[in-house]
Amino acid sequence: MDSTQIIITLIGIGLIAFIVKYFFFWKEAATTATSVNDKIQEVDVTVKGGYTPSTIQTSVGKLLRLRFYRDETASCSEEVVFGDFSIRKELPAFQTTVIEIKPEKAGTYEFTCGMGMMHGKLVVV
Ligand SMILES: [Cu+2]
Repeated sequence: MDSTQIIITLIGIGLIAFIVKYFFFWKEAATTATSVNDKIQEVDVTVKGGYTPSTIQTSVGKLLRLRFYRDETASCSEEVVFGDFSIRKELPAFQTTVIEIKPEKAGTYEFTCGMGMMHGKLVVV
């Protein structure tokens, strides 16, 4: 191989690595809730065809304040459900709805829209 071929090969490998990372790991990147004080953590979630961020990491025994901003009118996202915490709440369009949860046990807890089509999860550590 001459130097041009080597460079092209390296660029190709770089692109493949980027694509693999983007598709397989991007969505798994957890957002850690921000500590307001030593008892409360907070996170902003945008609701638009899904939840952004969709994976939220928080701490056991702290009050987690989720601030859902629903940036659409699509009926799919009009409710959010935290089955493990017996929470089902309406999210009015273009408003912020606050949901407070205090996880007492470590684990992964899923949340979904009212129909179970959109998914997110709380990772409690
Ligand atoms: Cu839905």
